Amino acid sequence: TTGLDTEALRRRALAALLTARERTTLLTDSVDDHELIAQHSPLMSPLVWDLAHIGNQEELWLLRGVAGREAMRPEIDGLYDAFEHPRASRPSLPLLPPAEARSYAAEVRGRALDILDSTTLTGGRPLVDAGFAFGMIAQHEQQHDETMLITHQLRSGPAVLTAPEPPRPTDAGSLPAEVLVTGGPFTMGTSTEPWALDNERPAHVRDVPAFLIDTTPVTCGAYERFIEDGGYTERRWWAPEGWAMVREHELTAPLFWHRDAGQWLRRRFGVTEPVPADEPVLHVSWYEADAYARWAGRRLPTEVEWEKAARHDPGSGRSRRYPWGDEDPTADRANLGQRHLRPAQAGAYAAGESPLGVRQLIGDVWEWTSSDFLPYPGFAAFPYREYSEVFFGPDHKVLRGGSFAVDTVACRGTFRNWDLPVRRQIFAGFRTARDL
Ligand code: AVJ
Ligand code: FE
Repeated sequence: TTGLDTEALRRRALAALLTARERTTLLTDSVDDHELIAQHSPLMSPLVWDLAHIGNQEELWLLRGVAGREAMRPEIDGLYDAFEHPRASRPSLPLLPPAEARSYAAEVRGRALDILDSTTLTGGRPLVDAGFAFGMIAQHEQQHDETMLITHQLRSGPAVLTAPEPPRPTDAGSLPAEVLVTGGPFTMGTSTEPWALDNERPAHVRDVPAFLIDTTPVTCGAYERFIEDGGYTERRWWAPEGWAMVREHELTAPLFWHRDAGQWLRRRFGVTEPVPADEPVLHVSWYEADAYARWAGRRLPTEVEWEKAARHDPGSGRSRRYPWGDEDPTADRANLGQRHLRPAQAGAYAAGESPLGVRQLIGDVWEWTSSDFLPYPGFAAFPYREYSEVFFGPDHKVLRGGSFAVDTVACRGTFRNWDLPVRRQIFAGFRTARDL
């Protein structure tokens, strides 16, 4: 590797860390301090916990892990260990107050940037080669920024965040509803993407039988037809655990929706508005996505089907980094990075479509797949078991593609997210598929 590559990696790591901190600052400075300490939902941490946790993970991996420094405040490590304290209990912990959390995160960041300046990123050390630990920490901060945006969506009170509207589709009327992905081998995952996380590795070949997949995510309008057709009242559409959830919580619609004078309304970041028929549906659990698909005579795509739709280039047979090719995401290809506070209408982002004409695979809404979160053959936990390995198994379903709340640094054709099938507060929707 040349010195130029090292400098390019350093610049890339620096830019990713700065972008993440700008967003963290926006999300934590846009509410009063008492709202940082408050718990807006038992599902979420207080925002001030995320803020100090971001600093603490950075201290752990960059200051101590990369540079071998002593712990700055060993007494706080336990408070910010996500495995020691479930989210619901975090408000009662002796957390750093807002001013201290801010100065701790800023102090860690100052030292991390000094370390980035003075560390060789090509020395044969897995944690620092290609700037991995810096990229991992930027991704970690951005993932917590998405978590904090979910907390913002759950808080009550007037809106504090604003953003321009996403671009409208220009040719959505002429899109076919679904496209055929022909059967055959597909290379899933990656062994070359420098900042790919452990669960995306290694690249491996899968044989995927032919299937058809929706060209866009399922819209609110289509989902309303499921509701009007008695979707939430008929047991036959639901997995048993999903039906139990519907009955226990008396679910009738996606989270944040309510009916008023015969019209569906939703609350979005402090604003109540009519549900937009052409926008991808958001805030549905895996069980709701699964039930809708069964009602529609279809099914959720498997994880490998989703990735093949997103990455397979039928011309060359190789797997691309993104649906549009190998170049990084841009504002005209995908709705990412909290640039907008909602998904774009179905059929937008023509510049981001796959060779087969599938749109909005990257950005807009996380897409539930039918698959459990499992390791790829040859998986090796890195750098710590608690990132992915402890979550493998039948409890978690895989989500793909990223939402409008995901930053480009934490979004790739190979990127894997996972959550419990009951989760509704995440920015998740879905598309459907069927066998040929
Ligand atoms: C990959 C989004 C499921 O937020 O639980 C953050 C990411 N891991 N801190 C999560 C993560 C450690 C993780 N998800
Ligand atoms: Fe974390």
